[in-house]
Amino acid sequence: MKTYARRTLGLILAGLILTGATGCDRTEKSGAAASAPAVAARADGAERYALTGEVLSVNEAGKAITVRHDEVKGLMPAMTMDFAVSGGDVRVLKAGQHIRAELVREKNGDSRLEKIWPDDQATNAAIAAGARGLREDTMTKGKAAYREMGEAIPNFTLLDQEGRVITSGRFRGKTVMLNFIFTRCPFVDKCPAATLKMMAAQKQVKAAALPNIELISITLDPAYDTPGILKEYAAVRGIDPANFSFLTGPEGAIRDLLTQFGVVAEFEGDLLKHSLATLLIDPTGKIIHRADGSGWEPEEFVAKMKK
Ligand SMILES: [Cu+2]
Repeated sequence: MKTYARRTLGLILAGLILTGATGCDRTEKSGAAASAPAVAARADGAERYALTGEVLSVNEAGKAITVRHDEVKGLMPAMTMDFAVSGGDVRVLKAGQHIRAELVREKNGDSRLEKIWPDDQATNAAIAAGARGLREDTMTKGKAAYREMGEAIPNFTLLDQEGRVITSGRFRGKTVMLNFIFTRCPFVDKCPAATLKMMAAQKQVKAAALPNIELISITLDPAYDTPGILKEYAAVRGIDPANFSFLTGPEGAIRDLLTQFGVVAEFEGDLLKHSLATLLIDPTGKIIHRADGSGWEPEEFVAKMKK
């Protein structure tokens, strides 16, 4: 199993590189200034440019932001202008925030920002340090990287659906139910079903008034699942964000987490095929329950939370 997982994880990397034409792979550069190619034309005729800048204001009703951006190589000099953004992004972004994004220009001249990530120094430094630590830990452990029942989960530093830096230490002292999903998952019986079960568990926890329970879903597809995309995913499902976080981050860090949690994910063309694992982690960070696949019930996890 471990050997298979490790080999397949190599394929994820290959898959991510192969699909680079349709996905943004700049999340890897959290610690450095984005210096992606100036323009990438797509099959639909839209052009994509790397953009960095500062958000000056957010127009939530109009789903637009005003950005003082740096030079956009191959397109325009530094200036201040408005851009359309998604409903999730407009709710995550704040005036004064530094961002990096892709400026998408349609054939008809319409333009918008996608793949929006926080880009301030403190965030970049924290995320990069977390990814480095996870890399070292995964490399050092080698074949023993897979965390068995009773073992502690690895430390991680990721971004939540608000674009905030979240470290694993934040969940010490809490019982955590954790799984992996991605927002574009087309298999109704996989991620969408897993999210419904997580939501059901959250409701049962609330009904039973169980204290100190957190739910976490980490994305399998960080090239697409930005904080804004995750925010939208949670919002359209009416998920209470009080104790349910959706996390994303650099692809390297996600790959290392998949290795350590024993989740297999592999692109076949544009399709991300993956296994499912749901874990329960005790307040000291140890794994106390694990369900592979989708044949688990929220009740079984909630019962173990009560112990
Ligand atoms: Cu899925």
